[in-house]
Amino acid sequence: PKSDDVPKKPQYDSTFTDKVIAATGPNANRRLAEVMPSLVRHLHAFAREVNLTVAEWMAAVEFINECGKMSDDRRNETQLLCDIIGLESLVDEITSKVLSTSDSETPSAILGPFYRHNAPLLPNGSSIVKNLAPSLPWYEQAVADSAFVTGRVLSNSGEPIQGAIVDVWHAAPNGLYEQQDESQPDMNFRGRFKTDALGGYAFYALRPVPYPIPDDGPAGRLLTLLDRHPYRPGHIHFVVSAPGFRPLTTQLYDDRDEYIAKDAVFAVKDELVVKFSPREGDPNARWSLQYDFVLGRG
Ligand code: MBD
Ligand code: FE
Repeated sequence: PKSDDVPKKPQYDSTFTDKVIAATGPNANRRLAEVMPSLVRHLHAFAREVNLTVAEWMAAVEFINECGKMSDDRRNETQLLCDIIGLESLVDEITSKVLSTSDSETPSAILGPFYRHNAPLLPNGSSIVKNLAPSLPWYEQAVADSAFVTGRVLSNSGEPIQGAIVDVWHAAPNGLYEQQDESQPDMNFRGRFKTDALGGYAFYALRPVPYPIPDDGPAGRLLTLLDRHPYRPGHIHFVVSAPGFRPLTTQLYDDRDEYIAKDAVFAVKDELVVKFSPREGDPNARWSLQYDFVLGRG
């Protein structure tokens, strides 16, 4: 036989790992019986590979406990931990590969920890910017970055989808989502828009700015220990949904942003990088952006 037909022997005695896997009973949950042996195998192999000590393992247990204790409906530290090690982006990529039915659908991107259900349903052409007053510390920047965002929601065969919901949210110019920031009104920079007969949606918002993910907890400590920065490129989040189609969770990235090439949570895709154009003759917006979302059936 050729030499690459010879099965490779594991570098270690796998008897112990096999024993743990074999403890799974015949009535185990089917999906768990499928995934747990693999998880155990990889975790054991990891611990062996790095010679993990009891003290290191215990530090990791404490770390995860701390993430859990810090999490509530305003902050999800465990999710943030997954984000900085690329896990949320990876499972998003796997999920869209499993579920997508065509190549023409708009790529997905991760939801992130700051989504809120029940953002106000607003008429097309209205603004998600609340209480924009000259007394705000970031008023000038908000005016300079004011933007009109418009486009259509289409099926992957190119037909406009009427009655789709475009659910949108982004951070303020100070880099904080409204639920992180006492000084912002409830549901600031959030809204849901229903597409018209031509599949169109339209709203006023701001060009998004780069901002650091919350780095005052364990996830931030890990970034520091890894000599990494906490910045995400400026982005606008979307969840686009319509009856008969698979909901699309995605983000758009402003091409002016240097962090596009070094997102702290690894969520940028080329197709989601957009160009804002100067807008003439609109007192409410200095910039405009046009973007069509393509949904897959399912
Ligand atoms: C964010 O704002 C975000 O969008 C993601 C994905 C992770 C952390 C903070
Ligand atoms: Fe975000």
